[in-house]
Amino acid sequence: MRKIQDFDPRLYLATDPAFIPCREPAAFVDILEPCLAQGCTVLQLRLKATPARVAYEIALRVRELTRRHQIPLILNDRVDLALAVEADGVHLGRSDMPLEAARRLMGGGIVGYSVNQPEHLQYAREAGADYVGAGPVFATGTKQDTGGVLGLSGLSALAERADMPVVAIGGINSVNAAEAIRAGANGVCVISAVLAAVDPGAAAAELRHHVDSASRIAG
Ligand code: TZP
Ligand code: MG
Repeated sequence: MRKIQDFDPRLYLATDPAFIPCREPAAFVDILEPCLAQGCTVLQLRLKATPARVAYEIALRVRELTRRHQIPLILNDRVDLALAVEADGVHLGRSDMPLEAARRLMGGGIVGYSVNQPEHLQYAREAGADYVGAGPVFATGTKQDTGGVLGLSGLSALAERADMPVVAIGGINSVNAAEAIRAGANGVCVISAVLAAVDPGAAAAELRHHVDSASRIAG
């Protein structure tokens, strides 16, 4: 498994086949391919509503795609699936398997954790997380069960206290991605800004441009 040292969080794309009109695994992979070719640095696969058998088949195809592009694959929620398809890591939230258990199962793989308050950072550190997803930074219609909106000041407060990479998530788009980086995030995680775009590959390229420009300025 890929180690955290290879983790470049600049443009972290989270995907779920449920967000894409075509449900065929092959078509899903076809939509992801240009995103990986044009700027995504990490891919997270979410399979919230997919039966286990189909989820496994999709995850295998996405594993093959991410290997070809040399981009780390992170499975959302599902440590079992991550191990089954040899993903590089998992991303967990407060209602998922405890981080300590995931860390044991994942060995040296990447383990990410969702944070919304400074207390969550302490748990992430103590339980062995490698990076945190901080959000929602802005209001989003993509996920309902989130904590309160952080705003850039809330993101900044978390980034200042974090001693691991911070990926900003929630309502991030090409207009505000640079602000999230300047507020202290090491990268941005997006769903709709790329997957709901008419041209997902071009949307990924534009976001990456904004993140890279802001990272250079933020140092
Ligand atoms: N966690 C916090 S906000 C969010 C998740 C998974 C949804 C992000 O989606 P979008 O479309 O980029 O706002
Ligand atoms: Mg989860």
